[in-house]
Amino acid sequence: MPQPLQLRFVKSADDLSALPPSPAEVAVVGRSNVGKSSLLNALARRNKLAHVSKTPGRTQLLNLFELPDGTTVVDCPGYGYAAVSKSMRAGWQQMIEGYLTGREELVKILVLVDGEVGPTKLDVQLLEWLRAEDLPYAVIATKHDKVKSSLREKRKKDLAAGCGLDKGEVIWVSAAKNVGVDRLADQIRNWLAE
Ligand SMILES: Nc1nc2c(ncn2[C@@H]2O[C@H](COP(=O)(O)OP(=O)(O)OP(=O)(O)O)[C@@H](O)[C@H]2O)c(=O)[nH]1
Ligand SMILES: [Mg+2]
Repeated sequence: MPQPLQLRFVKSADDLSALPPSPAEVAVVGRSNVGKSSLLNALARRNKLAHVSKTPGRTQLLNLFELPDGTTVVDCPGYGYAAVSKSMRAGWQQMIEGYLTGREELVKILVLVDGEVGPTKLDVQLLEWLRAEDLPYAVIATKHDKVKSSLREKRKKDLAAGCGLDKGEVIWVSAAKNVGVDRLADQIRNWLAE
């Protein structure tokens, strides 16, 4: 029987300095509405652990979750939501960049890319920035259920290419249909145990 991630909400923080120390941490980042919070709920097999909304920009703080062994997962606020002001966008960037470069506990940054939409300009910029900063990341394509099965093979190839990766390097999931979620849960456990 595959085991869900036994995530427990600890706290929300608006700054790296407000986060408690952790033995190892995985962060979930990606554009607003890509499915970050839904994926965390699917990984934990809990419906209301992280807040999901049809309104983009629902998650505005760093939300810290803890596993029984004390390792942690952080749900980050999304980017690319057009309706937020310029100053809010600058604030987001400062908070996220400060967190991603300053959080020494980070063992992997999960970059979620919408499987239906493909990588946006901001997704590509983030990936380039992560590479330039030499930060450890993995690309997760979400909403697998929304891609018609006849288009999937081509989409998988194109999405990976758009991210500068090989097809086999992208992990595909559907939180709605529970595709690839158990495998990703195991992968996260492995990253946190390394
Ligand atoms: N069909 C389908 N819809 C999904 C899936 N995952 C998420 N969604 C939907 O996408 C929308 C956004 O999901 P969230 O999990 O709130 O996205 P988020 O990345 O946390 O968004 P922010 O907190 O705004 O950054 C919701 O309407 C979800 O129900 C999926 O696997 N399949
Ligand atoms: Mg969210």
